[in-house]
Amino acid sequence: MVQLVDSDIRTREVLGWKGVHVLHFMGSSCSQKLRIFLNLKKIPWQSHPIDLPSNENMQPWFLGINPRGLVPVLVHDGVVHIESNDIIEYLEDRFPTPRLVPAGHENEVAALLKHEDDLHLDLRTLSFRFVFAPPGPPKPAAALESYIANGAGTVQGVKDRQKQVQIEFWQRAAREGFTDARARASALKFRAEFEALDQTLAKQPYLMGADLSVLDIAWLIYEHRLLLAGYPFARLHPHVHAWAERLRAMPEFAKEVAQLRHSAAQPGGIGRMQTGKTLEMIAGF
Ligand SMILES: N[C@@H](CCC(=O)N[C@@H](CS)C(=O)NCC(=O)O)C(=O)O
Repeated sequence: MVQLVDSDIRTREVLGWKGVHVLHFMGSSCSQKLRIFLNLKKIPWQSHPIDLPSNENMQPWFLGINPRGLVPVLVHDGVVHIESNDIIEYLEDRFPTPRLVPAGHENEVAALLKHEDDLHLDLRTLSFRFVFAPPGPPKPAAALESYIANGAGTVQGVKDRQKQVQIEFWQRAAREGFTDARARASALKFRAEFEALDQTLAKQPYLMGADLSVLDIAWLIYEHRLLLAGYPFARLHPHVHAWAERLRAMPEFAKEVAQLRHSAAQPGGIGRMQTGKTLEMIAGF
């Protein structure tokens, strides 16, 4: 559980927030995952949108809440929680019905979610290369300077190494963009993952067996973003494709993925970038 301590938090007003508050962005994959979870649990929550395209997450107010500068963030009765999977595990404990982590499988699910989170920067690489495709550096120098200079720089009272990982990611992206080689390496990692998931889904309706779980939410979000990037799920992983279409039709999922789907359907959107090379071409799929 990543629950922040007092010295991590500089935006003190959040300490007085009562109830469930979520700082999030409509098009962020981790925020979508959390919102679907909240929808399925029917947990009432107050929304605080953070605009990632204008780098609101790199400004002092937000860094004063999450020193890592990432969404989503949960503030529950004045206590700040970061990291989407930790937030989900925390809420599962507090709001156990309906169960989305099968009883007795808590540790296994936590390990599988950690594995999913370890691929987040690969998802970001493919998102920026094929879905968002900004014409220049994804984060302007002024935003990065603000990111570096602000916030406590600690998580749970300890200097946060994750912040440095984020800085290096954006600095490298500004230097070299999202190259073919990096996009290909990231796509191949996902291919291995989805091949395994396809075999699982050939045998059972959901990733953990007969019932929907947080793993279905987490992987559906990845599948959805990669679909927008032009990943050929129907051809390569037919069971994943059928499972994803089923989930996307559920209202709790549909309302969180509809908007992005629409915007990526604009001409030149799906699977393309400035060079005109598709994910399939670059990855050799
Ligand atoms: N491991 C983190 C990853 C969070 C993350 O990277 N969030 C992205 C959005 S999906 C973000 O805030 N990006 C900041 C940016 O684009 O500037 C979690 O699961 O919460």
